Amino acid sequence: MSRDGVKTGPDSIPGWEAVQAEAFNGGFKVLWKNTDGSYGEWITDASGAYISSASLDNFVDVETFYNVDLNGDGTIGHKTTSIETAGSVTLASSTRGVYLVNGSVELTRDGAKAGPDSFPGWEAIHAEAFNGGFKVLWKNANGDYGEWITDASGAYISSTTIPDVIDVEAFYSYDINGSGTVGYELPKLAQQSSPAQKLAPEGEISGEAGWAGTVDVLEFVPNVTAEIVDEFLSVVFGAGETKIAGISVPTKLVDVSSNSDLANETDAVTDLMIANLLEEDSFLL
Ligand SMILES: [Ca+2]
Ligand SMILES: [Ca+2]
Repeated sequence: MSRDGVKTGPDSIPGWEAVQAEAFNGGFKVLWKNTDGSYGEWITDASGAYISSASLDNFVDVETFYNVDLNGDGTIGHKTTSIETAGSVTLASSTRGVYLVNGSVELTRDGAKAGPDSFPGWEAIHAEAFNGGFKVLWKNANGDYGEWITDASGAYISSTTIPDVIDVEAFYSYDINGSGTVGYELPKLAQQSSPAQKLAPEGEISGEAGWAGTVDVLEFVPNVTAEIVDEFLSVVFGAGETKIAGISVPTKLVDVSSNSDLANETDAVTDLMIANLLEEDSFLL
């Protein structure tokens, strides 16, 4: 090889070494690698004399031409790696530097490919169909989440932050926060016991004595209407709210006392009413 009539060898261009050569257009293409990991390419004539050069944005592009696995991923040429297959839409990444929705739809923003290296710190982790296009969930290395809306061709339309990823778990059909549940789960009884065991001892259900001392924590689920509660019980809610099945509800019942109607019932009727509430999962101890 030569350039401008001067032999080209291992010490000719500091930092660069020629690593591959193949026939091209009656001459050759020569692949150069820099010590920083970047690649460049020469085109030479049949005598090995330099004609032109170019840098390579994505050296995997030339693996097939040189028939070599340059990035050591076990594949000669581009490779697609699955990211997720949950729900009805899949997400993958390609060594072409782009995310693929459903195996072939390229994610883009402002006409440029969007891939694993496009936005430092961010990676796309889920995709699902939305409004004729897609929603794509992104995760930052710092634990933040964001979401893109794209059109059917994968082109970015808008984005938003996702303050609590549990809100979108059901949409993506995946337990993204690793809690063991996809989306919100209705609270379950912590201990399996019969409704009767959940009642305050006889004698405490009378007048204003209430249950406060015995039923110290009750969780409230959304199918209990205020009307039902009022019919039987006076309740005091703790501070704060939580989301159950996506509905904001008071976090805790901190005090429960029977109202006058309940106090006037016999113990048997009281037990039955409370048992019914428990059976409906209205109150959970
Ligand atoms: Ca490769
Ligand atoms: Ca999906």
